[in-house]
Amino acid sequence: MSRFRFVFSGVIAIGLQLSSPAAAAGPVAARDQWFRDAKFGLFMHWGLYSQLGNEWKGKSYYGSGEWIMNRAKIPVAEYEKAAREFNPTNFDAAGWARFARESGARYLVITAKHHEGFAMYDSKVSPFNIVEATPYGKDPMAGLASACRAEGIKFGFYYSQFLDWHEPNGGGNKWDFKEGDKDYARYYHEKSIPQIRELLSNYGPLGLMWFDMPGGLSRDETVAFMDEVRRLQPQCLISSRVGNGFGDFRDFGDSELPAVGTNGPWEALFTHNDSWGFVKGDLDFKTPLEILHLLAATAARGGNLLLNVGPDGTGKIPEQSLAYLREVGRWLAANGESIYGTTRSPFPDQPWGVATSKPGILYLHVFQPPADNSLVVPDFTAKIGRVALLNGKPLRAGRCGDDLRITLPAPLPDSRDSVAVVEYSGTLHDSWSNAPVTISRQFDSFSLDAARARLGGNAKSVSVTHSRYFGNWKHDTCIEKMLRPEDGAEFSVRVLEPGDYRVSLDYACAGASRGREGRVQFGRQTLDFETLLTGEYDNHQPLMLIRQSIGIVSIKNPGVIPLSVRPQSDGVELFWLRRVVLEPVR
Ligand code: JFZ
Repeated sequence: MSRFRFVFSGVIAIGLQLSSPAAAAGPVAARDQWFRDAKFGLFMHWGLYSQLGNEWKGKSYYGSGEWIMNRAKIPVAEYEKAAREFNPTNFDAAGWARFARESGARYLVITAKHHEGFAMYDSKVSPFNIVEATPYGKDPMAGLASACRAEGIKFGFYYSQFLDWHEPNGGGNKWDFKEGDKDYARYYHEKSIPQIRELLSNYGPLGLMWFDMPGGLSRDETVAFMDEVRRLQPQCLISSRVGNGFGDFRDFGDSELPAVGTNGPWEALFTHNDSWGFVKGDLDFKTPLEILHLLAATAARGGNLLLNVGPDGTGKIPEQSLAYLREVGRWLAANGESIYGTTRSPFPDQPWGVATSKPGILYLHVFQPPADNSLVVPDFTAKIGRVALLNGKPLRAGRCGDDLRITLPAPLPDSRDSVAVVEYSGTLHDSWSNAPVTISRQFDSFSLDAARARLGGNAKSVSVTHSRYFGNWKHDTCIEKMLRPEDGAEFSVRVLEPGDYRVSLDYACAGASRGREGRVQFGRQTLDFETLLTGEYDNHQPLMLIRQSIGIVSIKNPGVIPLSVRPQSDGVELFWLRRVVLEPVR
């Protein structure tokens, strides 16, 4: 089973080769400032697959609907028939652009050509396009590009530069064409690069080109792509999925959010339901609350959220996407100052929520207020200025040791995310990699996430990729390689209020690790445990975690107390630790 995982630790500094070595077009910083400030983009996957809705010959598929041609191994000749029935009369460029603005998105990225090879625009390069091959016979992208600009929304294209299941020399179609017969170089020169030229020449100024799945492209071929973009549209940004370590901004894996503050321009991309392309029965939509928390958590880490909607084959955006994203837009209309133009938080997620920054300003996104309404901002070393609810009344605030304590009103104006604004002078240092996890009795549960551990020996923090339905990728940061007592994970826990706390572990445990003995040390107290089986890892299956209660510890005195997890003896890997959970005993 292939293990498809990424290794990282601490604050991530991005090693992208920003922009190609070729013709630079102005300083990257100036070019990407709009992107850094935008924080929220709308992704749209729209193609012939949208009409199939993940159904083919009476069979329903689950997960990414835009892969239906591949999953059902639909021959090109048959798939072309879908084009003959594609007539998106509900498509409304002005309506879509208005929806993008209403959602609060600052840019829109739409699929010009996905892996199916079908051009959703008027392409002279390939007759397999929406103008020539469908009864619709028009180019939706021209109208959408200008409508977006009229709404003040940056416009960009997604382009699958290597996978193309329609073409004998394109990547990925092994059911109609023999791999050994493919001439990829010919595909790039006859289709990819000429189509990219069309997109960069015929649709006005583009904010970005969102390349995807670089496949077997060589470094030189990637540079050629980027040179073409720079030559035709010097200000157009290029996504990191152009490949070979290039790109003006980084895209994480599908539905992946970095666990820690991350420098440099980057995007986390998520589906609204469980698919990028439209799927008839997929109603598993993220709620406005979930989207708001995802947006704030992404901004708190320093990146943009690119959230996808999948219009159907008639050009209709699902009602839930319209309703839920408009609700997000209403929150942003009132609170957008705390998202747009912000930079990442100086400290990790707190039990009450997350923070975003502007010079001399901290925005506290309160998802869950403390029971005593006394919000603690740890290690606040700057000089406190005005503290108030965003667009609201001043709040009582003061220093308590090194903490800033703010008295919150009850109830808060928005139970999903209420923003408190803290003005300050001086500096707040970056404590993502060393801040203790503050626990108290004001919340019911505290999560010591794997990414916050100091690791000993061979222990390693990894972003484990797994999935539910096909293409419905998930990512969990876990600690692995804990084979010996010295391969431990240690958390710094700041206990504000003494008392009894239950200690539990969330972990994945494969068969070989079943029954391994481990030890939690919390201050002077020891809790021994034996691991329980959760199952073998397979990135095409969900990562099965168990929450195992290890025991209760009694904390007599407040203060910073180390909590460690380690094997009791040398042996096979203990487990993959996702988090330690601490719960005040009531
Ligand atoms: C790709 C496409 O295959 C998919 O259909 C969708 O368009 C998505 C946005 O991009 O899927 C990927 C690409 C890269 C990763 C995962 C899924 N990755 O790097 O983890």
